[in-house]
Amino acid sequence: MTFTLPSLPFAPGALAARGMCQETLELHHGKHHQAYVTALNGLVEKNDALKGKSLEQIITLAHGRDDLVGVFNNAGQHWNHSLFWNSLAPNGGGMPGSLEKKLTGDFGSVEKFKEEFKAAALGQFGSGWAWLILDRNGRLKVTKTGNAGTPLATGEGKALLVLDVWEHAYYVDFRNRRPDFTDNFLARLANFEFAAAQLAAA
Ligand code: MN3
Repeated sequence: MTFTLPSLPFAPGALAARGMCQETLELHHGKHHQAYVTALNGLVEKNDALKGKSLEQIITLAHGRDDLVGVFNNAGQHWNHSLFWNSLAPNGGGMPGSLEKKLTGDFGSVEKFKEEFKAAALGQFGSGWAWLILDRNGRLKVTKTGNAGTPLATGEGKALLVLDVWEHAYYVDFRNRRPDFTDNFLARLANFEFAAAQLAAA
C-alpha cells in the first residue's frame, strides 16, 4: 500500500484568525507531514513484511521493535498528524453537550479536563503529543506520548483528540511559548465536535 498525505479538512488559511497561520499549516502539513509519508513509503517498499499492511497494522507491528524504529517513527507520525488535522477547526473550542457531560463525569468538570490536558502538553519534555482518549474501561483520560508515540500502539485506549506539541507546531505563531499555544488550542482551535463524534462511534 502506498500511503498518501490526507488533505486538510479546512483551507490552509482558515485558522489564521484563531492563532494558526497559513505559513504554519503549509510547513507543518505540506512539508513535515509529507516528509513522514514519503519516508514511510520508502521504508515499506524495502520491506516485504510490511507491504499490503494498513497503517494501523504497521504501527502495531513496528512498536517496540529495535529493527523497525524508523518505520514506527514515520508511521506513527503519519497517523498522529492525520488525527491532529481533524482535531482542529476554524470554529473550534465549542463544547458539544454529549462530550461536556462525559468530561464532567470523568474529570469533575470541563475546566478540570482542560487543566489536565494543559499539564500533559506542558509536561511532555521535548517533542510529543497530548491526548484525550477513551480508555479500556470506558473512561475519558488525558495522556501524553513522546516523539511518534501513540495510544494506538500501546493499546491504552481510543484516541479522541490530539495536540501536536513538537516545536514545529507552534514556533511560527507562538515562538517558544507552548503554554500559550496550548491555551489557544483549547479555547479557539480544538475540534470538540470531532472528539464527540469519535466518542459516539467508540
Ligand atoms: Mn507535527
